[in-house]
Amino acid sequence: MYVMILGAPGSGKGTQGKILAGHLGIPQVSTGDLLRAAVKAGTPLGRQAQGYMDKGLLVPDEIIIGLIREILESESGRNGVLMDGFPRTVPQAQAVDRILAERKNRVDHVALLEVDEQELVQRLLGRAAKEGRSDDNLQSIQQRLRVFHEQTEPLLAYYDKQGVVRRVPGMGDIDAIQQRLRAAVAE
Ligand code: B4P
Repeated sequence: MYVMILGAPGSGKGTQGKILAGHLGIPQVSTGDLLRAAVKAGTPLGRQAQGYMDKGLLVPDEIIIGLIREILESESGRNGVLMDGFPRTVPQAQAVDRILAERKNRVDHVALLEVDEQELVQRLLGRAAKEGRSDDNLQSIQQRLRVFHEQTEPLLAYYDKQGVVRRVPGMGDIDAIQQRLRAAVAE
């Protein structure tokens, strides 16, 4: 099963993705987590990605598409993946479709977590206070929200044509949101 969780920054993709992947018995892959690990380790990928991430910009598609291919073709990715935070652009989505089609797979569900903008900013500022992530400052958060509207929201039209989008209210209690997500991907 190939499931994607889409949503604005702070919508709960990482939070919900981990729990849902455990429930479905498939690995959770977050491009954000992979990029942060690469930055921390100081790898060539991390050095390329850091400047974009700190400014709240997307890392260029050619870098991400190489990463996505590696994941989907790895032993652990061949029987299903919960993709958290990718794709983020139409070219990334087209690349995922191409890679999956090569072995006659397809995206089964795209769950969109819907959260009010004010709440998103509050959550990310809350995380900044706790974890000190370098892109959780007001300027970068506002840029990430703009990037979401401009580059990631157009993905919904792309996936609507495939009939796989499930819109899930993402406000409130973490457990209640998880139950809604489970119901959405069981449809
Ligand atoms: P991500 O790591 O995906 O970060 P994010 O969008 O901020 O969401 P995240 O998953 O971390 O947060 P969550 O909503 O779970 O991306 C970071 C950067 O990496 C991007 O800006 C970009 O530069 C780069 N990148 C990643 N993928 C890329 C791609 N495919 N292409 C190009 N560039 C890419 O949680 C946020 C906070 O809310 C947490 O503190 C959490 O505890 C809290 N929270 C969650 N649910 C809650 C709830 N129900 N109530 C209250 N708080 C809640």
